[in-house]
Amino acid sequence: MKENYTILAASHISGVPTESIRAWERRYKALTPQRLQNGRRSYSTEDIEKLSLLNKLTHEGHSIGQIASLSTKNLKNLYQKHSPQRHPLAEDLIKHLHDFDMEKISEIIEESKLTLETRSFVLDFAAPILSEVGILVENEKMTIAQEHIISSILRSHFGTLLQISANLKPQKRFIFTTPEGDFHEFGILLCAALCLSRRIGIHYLGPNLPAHELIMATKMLSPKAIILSVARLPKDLQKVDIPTYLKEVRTHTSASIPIFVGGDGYRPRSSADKGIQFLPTLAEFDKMLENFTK
Ligand code: B12
Repeated sequence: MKENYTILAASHISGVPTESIRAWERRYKALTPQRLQNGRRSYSTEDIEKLSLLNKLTHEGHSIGQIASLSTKNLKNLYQKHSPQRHPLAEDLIKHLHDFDMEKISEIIEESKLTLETRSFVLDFAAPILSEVGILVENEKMTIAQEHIISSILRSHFGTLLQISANLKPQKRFIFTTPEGDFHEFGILLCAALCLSRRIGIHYLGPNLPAHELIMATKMLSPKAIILSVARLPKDLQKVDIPTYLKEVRTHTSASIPIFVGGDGYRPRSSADKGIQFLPTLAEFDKMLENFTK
């Protein structure tokens, strides 16, 4: 089923005020949303993705007049290129990954582990690399083998971090997982590493967890929060309906335990998804952690 959103919902999700959405459409033809029979605008998921990118890029100083007519793909490329957070080591690593230069890749990984704090390793190094490699693979500018090289190196580094944390005895712990049928685990790995950098403990349950298992684990472990990452999978490959999954977990766990959801496969619906908090980026997740530890 195709999802459609009102202008209010589109504004809420993308962060662009409704007046700006209207102005960007009128003046710069940034979008042409469908019109319902009553004349109201109706936005698709793609429209919202474009609005979110326009929002981020204008915040970075791009003029709306110059970027409004770009395709979503080009906006994504622009955003990746100019993301202010990306560390120079990340640029180097991608260059050497293009050349399959394994020696240089190992050197950079070692250097980044030694020189970057965990928080910066996650936000400025690992996340931008993984996202860029994902986009390059999607656009056939990099091979799946190259993606596997870097994913497995980073996966094993995060695995070591998680193991070290098992020896810590923090008072607060968050649970991390992905819904049943979703094997994309980098979102939760990165968030878990951010927690560790702020001395918040983790129960890493790995990806692909049925709702009843998550509910049971939450009852047994009494975490301070549940963190879910949801990848944008094609409908026919989704094992569970995400809103139904979230509702089940929300209904059967204590309301005092917040549920935070991120990832491309989840967008909050204005009226539904009560008690579920959407965090669009790792930076927002990190901000939430900062408030949590105050
Ligand atoms: C790596 C990868 C895999 C790996 C995952 C390995 C692992 N251990 O995680 C494997 C090989 C398992 C895999 C399998 C599949 N994949 Co895949 N995969 C990818 C790839 C290349 C990268 C995803 C990734 O890890 N990115 C890095 C992370 C860090 O970025 P991210 O997920 O975008 O998350 C960012 C934000 O969303 C946010 N975030 C994410 N989660 C959370 C959570 C919180 C709380 C917060 C605050 C933020 C947050 O922070 C991250 C950093 O900015 C993407 C392509 C892409 N461009 O994304 C395809 C992609 C997601 N996969 C896809 C597909 C189709 C599949 C398969 C069906 C392939 C197949 N035919 O078998 C299977 C499905 C498996 C399943 N049932 O889940 C599609 C989905 C297409 C669609 N929507 O229509 C994509 C987009 C590729 C494509 N275009 O075809 N995949």
